[in-house]
Amino acid sequence: NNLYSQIIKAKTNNKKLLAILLDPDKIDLNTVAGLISKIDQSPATHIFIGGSQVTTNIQDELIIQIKQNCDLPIFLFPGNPSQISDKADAILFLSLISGRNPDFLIEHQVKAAPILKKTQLEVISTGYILIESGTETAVERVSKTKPLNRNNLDLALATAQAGEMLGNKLIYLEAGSGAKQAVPLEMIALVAQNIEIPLLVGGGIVDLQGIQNAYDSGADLVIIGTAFENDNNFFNA
Ligand code: 1GP
Repeated sequence: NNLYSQIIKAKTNNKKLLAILLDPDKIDLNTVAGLISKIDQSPATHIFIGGSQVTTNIQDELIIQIKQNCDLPIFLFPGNPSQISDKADAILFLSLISGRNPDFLIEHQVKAAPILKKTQLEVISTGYILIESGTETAVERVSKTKPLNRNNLDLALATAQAGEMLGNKLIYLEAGSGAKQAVPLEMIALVAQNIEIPLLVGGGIVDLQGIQNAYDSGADLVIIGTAFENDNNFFNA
């Protein structure tokens, strides 16, 4: 549990973490070298790989190429068990605790467990909480679950605390990739102040100020997907 310990250590030292999320479906292996060098020059501390639905099978090759050129830890962020790759370092073992779809609460996890047992992946139990963000996101569509009302801070907190009590090692507040509105800062603050475990926040964060605001509100790790995907110089601004 080395990579999880590093996250805990960072939290203890109030060092903020940043993950770049790569969706294998949106990556061209022919131009990946340039992308990896941009990641290497960025402030990212982690690389997350995945998406609600990944249809290409370049994931292993993508991870191999990243590993040859970059030392950042690679975490799988899977939409389903077909996205497990033993080439990565760790997996966010997600349970979609904002939803009430048993497939995403336990069924996929039951299917994944025997596969994971055959890998060296560090498995990190993560309470995954989808927050309403203006329009329907891929997570909502694929999981067929409703996000939590963005104004219901108490429900978001109770959900995060239930995840922590169930033994989740991380809580991930998710607005959804490409979300119109990011997770409300007051919600980040309330949850961060009332759980002990590290808090991840992502979805719809499109500028550096948005990252800083999430950190200032109490996020320990921020995930950036679309903004970096659209502009590989995003972090140079
Ligand atoms: C999605 O939280 C991540 O799961 C990142 O979202 O693509 O909007 O940055 P964006």
